[in-house]
Amino acid sequence: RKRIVAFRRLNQEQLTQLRQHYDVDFFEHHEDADSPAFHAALAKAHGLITAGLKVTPQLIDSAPHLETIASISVGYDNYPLATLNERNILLCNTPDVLTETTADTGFLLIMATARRAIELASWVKDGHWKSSIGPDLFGSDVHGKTLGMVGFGRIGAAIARRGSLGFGMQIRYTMASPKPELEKELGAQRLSLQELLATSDFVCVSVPLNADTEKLIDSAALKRMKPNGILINISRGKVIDEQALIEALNTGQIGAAGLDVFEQEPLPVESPLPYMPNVVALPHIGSATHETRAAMAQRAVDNMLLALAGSNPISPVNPEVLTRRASV
Ligand code: 8YV
Repeated sequence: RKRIVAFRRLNQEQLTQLRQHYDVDFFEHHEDADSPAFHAALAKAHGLITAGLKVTPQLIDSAPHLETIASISVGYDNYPLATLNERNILLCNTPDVLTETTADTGFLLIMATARRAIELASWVKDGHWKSSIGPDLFGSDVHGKTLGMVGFGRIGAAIARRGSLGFGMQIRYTMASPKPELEKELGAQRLSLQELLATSDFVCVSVPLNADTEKLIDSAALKRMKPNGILINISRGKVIDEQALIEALNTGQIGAAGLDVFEQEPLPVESPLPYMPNVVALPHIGSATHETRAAMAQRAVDNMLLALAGSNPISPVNPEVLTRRASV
């Protein structure tokens, strides 16, 4: 029997499903990744199902039998793709099942920042609500405003759909290749990043992290935003230069930021971001609902079962590995 290492987030049913065909070593907690037992299991594993594990080329070297990795995430910046391709290791991710939930999180940040919801809820909790509030505590409208999507993939489009259909927002996007269907569906307009930054009330970052997108939103980009512009990030923290963002927020160069992701996670205690009144900082909850996390784990299990059985998985990241395998 082949062996699978499962790292976090699988439920009993999913483990039972895997154990019908394979021997499974399950490591439930994040700290387990540092244990000798985890490394010993990896040395024998053919499959690895994981969430939130930083997979280095060294880790791959220590797993000589590894054939397939099923990530419980859509993003795959945690994996050394070149090393995986060299070793012909298949990587699968979990697109689609988290799209709507992550888009909900994006919209939550849009609403919370614009209407200052978290700041004002704390204000009520702290006993300050003595008379009706004045303009110093007003927010700004969301409906009818301009929403600029940096990245217009599945999740970006789902956020834009909410903005357009639910809130009458004008949608702009920036992306290397045009999306004519979405332009038609949402009246979305494709702009350069520079134009989008300068003309959007909300700039929402929804791109995968890679060499092209790292620090895409730097100090120059932030300077281009409208003075009351609101920056939202539901993708990866490293797409934004966080130090430049802190400065832009402190100096009033931009209005506010709604952030679900950070350069370093968990957010270091010394980060000023959660304490800034014009910031809503969430602990990377993009896909974190019971329903969606269960669906993501199930997708990873399904991908693993299909791949180890020699069939095509549902969502491979590097399907060229399958083609190469078929030709030998
Ligand atoms: C993951 C995410 O749960 O899917 C992604 O890319 O960011 C989250 O939904 C997180 O990365 C841990 O795997």
